[in-house]
Amino acid sequence: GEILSTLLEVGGVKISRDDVVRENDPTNNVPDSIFSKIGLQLHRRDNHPLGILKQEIYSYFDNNFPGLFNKFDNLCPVVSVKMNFDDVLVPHDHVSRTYNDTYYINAETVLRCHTSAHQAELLREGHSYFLVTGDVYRRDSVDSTHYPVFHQMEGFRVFTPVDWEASGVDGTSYAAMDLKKTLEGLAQHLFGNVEMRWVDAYFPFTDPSFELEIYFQGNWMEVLGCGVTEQKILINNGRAGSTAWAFGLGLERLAMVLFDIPDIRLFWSSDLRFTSQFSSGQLGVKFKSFSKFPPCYKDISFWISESFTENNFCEVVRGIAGDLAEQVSLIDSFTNKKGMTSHCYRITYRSMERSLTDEEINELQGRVRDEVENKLNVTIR
Ligand code: FA5
Ligand code: MG
Repeated sequence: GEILSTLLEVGGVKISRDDVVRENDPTNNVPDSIFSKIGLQLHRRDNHPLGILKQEIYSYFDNNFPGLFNKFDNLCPVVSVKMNFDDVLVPHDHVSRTYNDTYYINAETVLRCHTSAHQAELLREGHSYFLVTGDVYRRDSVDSTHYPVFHQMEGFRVFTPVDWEASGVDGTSYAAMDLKKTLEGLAQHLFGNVEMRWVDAYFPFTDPSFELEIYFQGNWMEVLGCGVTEQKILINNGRAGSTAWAFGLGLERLAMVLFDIPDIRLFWSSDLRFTSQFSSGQLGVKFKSFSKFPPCYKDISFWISESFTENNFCEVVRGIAGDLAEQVSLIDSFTNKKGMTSHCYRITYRSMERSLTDEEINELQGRVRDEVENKLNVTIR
């Protein structure tokens, strides 16, 4: 079982459990399993892979732009809908705003789903160069590279006309060139000489927008999203006449590659066999997997209703099994003559730390069945 603190303080903001988890409030969808992650701040631990990576990225910016970038790693993850979405121009009908994708505390307050939520407030406070590192929250599927809480680092740099006038290109082109140069340098700093490529992308807050991919162990891996900041954001926050770039990178994705960490759940492990392998300043050290314990597969089939979503199902599984749930996958789906649709999901249970007993897995699966039936408006087959 997880220990729930009833009152936390993060970045000077007090957060009480009863304000964040309210089961009978339709404007709230935060479970205890998520509340228990708030305030852990893995990115602020010196000997944790995420803390080590954060420091290494800081070093890159300190070496190349001495004294320029302000760093924030303790901004509260509880933010307004305005900060998370409106201020960065996310359209009102964008899927990321739904209760299926985002954790809402109430209709106006969310757990930030990206560090871009802080762009506007920091601009208004007068910052022109900043790095924001923090935990971000998304309702999502369950597998080795997806976890409902992960960490991002946002970078932001504002240019004024004197910066680009002498260059002979316009402000947008200048920012785009500088952005690519800066991030290629960062990738080289972290990975050494690697093959990388730029891919065109879309974000509501940047135009043009790009993703950087790195060729690593036979695959192209997306490591970050970025682009030239939409003028409207600069104008709305007191920076008319300037241009800017922004990026957001996924720290777990980078750390999995840098340290050879095979499963995203490991970042949350307090097992000494994991935690003792990392120390401050040591970026190149490869993680040595301790022996994998056997997985156990359990299937569950039910008739879904219109309101059913896979994210809701995954959250029930995580709420009961926590990090013992390694993967949830849809293995069969069909619709009968009456128009009823059946889904069969396979849940993989596995501990990274010990062998699980049959009794304990059956007990978990039984609770999953009960809760799925009670909460999700489905009929078990
Ligand atoms: C964003 O979140 C944008 N805010 C990034 C950005 C910032 C773009 C500034 C432009 C300017 P995206 O949803 O793609 O974008 O997430 C960024 C990175 O977070 C991804 O490249 C990936 O590395 C990581 N990421 C996304 N979802 C997950 C997840 N469920 N688990 C772990 N890492 C994830
Ligand atoms: Mg545009």
